[in-house]
Amino acid sequence: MEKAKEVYKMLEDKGVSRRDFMKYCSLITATLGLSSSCAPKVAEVLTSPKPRPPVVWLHFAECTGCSEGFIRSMYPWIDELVLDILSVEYHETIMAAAGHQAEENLKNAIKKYKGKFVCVVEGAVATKYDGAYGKIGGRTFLEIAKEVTSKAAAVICIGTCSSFGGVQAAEPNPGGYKGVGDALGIKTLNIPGCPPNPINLVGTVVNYLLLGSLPALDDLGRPLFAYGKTIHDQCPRRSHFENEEFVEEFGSEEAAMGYCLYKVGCRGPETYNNCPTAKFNDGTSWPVEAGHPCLGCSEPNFWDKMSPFYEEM
Ligand code: FSX
Ligand code: SF4
Ligand code: F3S
Repeated sequence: MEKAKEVYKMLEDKGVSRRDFMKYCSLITATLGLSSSCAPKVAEVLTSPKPRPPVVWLHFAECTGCSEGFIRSMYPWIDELVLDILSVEYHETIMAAAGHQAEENLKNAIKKYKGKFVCVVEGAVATKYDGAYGKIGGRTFLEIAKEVTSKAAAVICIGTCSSFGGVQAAEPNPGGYKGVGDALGIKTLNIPGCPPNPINLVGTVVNYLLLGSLPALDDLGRPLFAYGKTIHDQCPRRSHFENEEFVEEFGSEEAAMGYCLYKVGCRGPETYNNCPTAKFNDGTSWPVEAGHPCLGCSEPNFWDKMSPFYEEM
């Protein structure tokens, strides 16, 4: 109760009403495919004082768009709330420590929470030449990833880079970059997308706090609540596809009429993600709604497999 009050006070101070908060809880509830009557339960989970799983958040080869997307683009307060819910012990982008002090923090966190923490990984791992193509503080990504994940209770890969290798693993990939699961030969829960939708990480955490288990996954380790359907199957332009009403050129009349983007390279038919329903930036829009074809960013090897972009497959 006290904690709930504290959270509501914190939100109020940031100009967020209970109504806004409940709206956000409803979005998570819908994303998880739960009935809307579960929204109060989601709110309870987000504000209750239960001990939180400590999180160690690692960065390897990537653009940090996953963290940025998570911290900046949603409701301005949700990052604080979620970081508090998750009890993030180590996160290179947002922590004050740097250099040796940061390394010390990582060492201490994995020692103190051995076997209990959740390791969230952003970025791919170089595997060729013993991982020599990617280092932090003189140690390879490979070495750090092995050490930290072997002590974690669970490993969550956020973004296509840590899930499947991403842009680093695109041809010719001289460093032998791979996703964390492939690089280490371990099972990981993957939340791909370049960038991924932060709601899918929040949904995974809420699923865990609400039901005490991680969500059901597809054979690529992706939560089914978010990656169970193709973009194409949920796309509002689908009737244009069925009627063979296509955009052939950007800026054309057909584009203005919101016709299907298949002929300008939309990979929606082979891409599993919930962009059409979850959308980005507080439910503002998503690529296809903004008139851009889906590039297939949540699929393995999409830089090679889905390109040349803007061309019909
Ligand atoms: Fe990769 Fe994340 Fe793409 Fe960037 O850090 S999924 S390059 S949006 O941001 O890892
Ligand atoms: Fe399918 Fe893309 Fe056309 Fe939408 S725009 S209907 S996802 S091909
Ligand atoms: Fe990525 Fe396609 Fe969604 S490019 S952001 S999966 S619409």
